[in-house]
Amino acid sequence: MATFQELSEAIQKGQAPKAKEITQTLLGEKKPAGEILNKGLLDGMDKIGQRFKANEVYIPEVLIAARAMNASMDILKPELVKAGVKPIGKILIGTVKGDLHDIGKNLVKMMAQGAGIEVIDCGIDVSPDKFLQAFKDNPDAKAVGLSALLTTTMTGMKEIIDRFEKEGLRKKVKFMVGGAPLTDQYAKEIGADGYAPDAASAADKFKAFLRA
Ligand code: B1M
Repeated sequence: MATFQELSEAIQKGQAPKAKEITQTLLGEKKPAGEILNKGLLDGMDKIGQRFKANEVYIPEVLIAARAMNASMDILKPELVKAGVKPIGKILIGTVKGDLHDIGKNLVKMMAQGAGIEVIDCGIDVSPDKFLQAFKDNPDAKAVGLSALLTTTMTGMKEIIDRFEKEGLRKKVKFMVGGAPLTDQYAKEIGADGYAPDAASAADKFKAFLRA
């Protein structure tokens, strides 16, 4: 016998083997895969995200929680597919051209996945062309997340947004920007739809974009 709360707690503590075991037990007890996802895995990631925002835990704790979630997701995914449980929406994410920093981008990706969002990761050093192509390949994506860590590369974000505008695609997606040198003010100046200072806030904003 296992509970969703135990699963949520194992995720928050980053206990990957335990989280996997509980997921397996819950499936064995015929608990619906969607409930295991929402009340166990996503609840755990949501709580660790709130604690991260409140500075009660730091990046390593979030990373190990995400690792525990991914381990459980490997077991749960086939059951979710069978049950027809769909992600709440799809987004694209990448670090902009000339920029190789991906630790923050990966954290945003993990928190977004932890919020039930399907994330297409375009990687690092991503040119406007590559973002555009990724959107053409995934026209159901509703948002694009741009990350930059360098003052010299953050200027490339506007180029990407302008490129989507030129192609007549700007209205189809919301743009969110983030990374250490970014500010809300800068996001507004370049015509982005949002800015998030950290990964947990980014996941919240992506969720809001997808619900809109
Ligand atoms: Co570089 N680096 N680095 N670096 N590096 C910085 C960023 C720097 C501030 C160091 C310094 O000088 N004090 C400085 C930038 C200065 C500036 O532009 N103002 C710098 C520099 C100069 C460089 C090089 C140019 C150094 C050189 O070669 N001379 C070079 C550039 C390479 C390139 O990109 N072309 C370089 C290289 C590297 C490494 C490869 C060695 C490595 C990156 C490894 C990797 O990412 N895989 C590296 C690292 C690790 C850093 C520091 C030390 C740490 C960055 C980091 O990962 N932080 C950094 C100094 C520092 O910050 N103390 C530094 C942790 C991460 C979780 O935070 O990415 O801010 P962050 O993400 C946060 C938020 O910003 C937000 O959420 C995250 C979590 O809450 N967020 C988003 C991020 N993306 C978001 C997107 C969103 C929303 C929120 O929506 C889409």
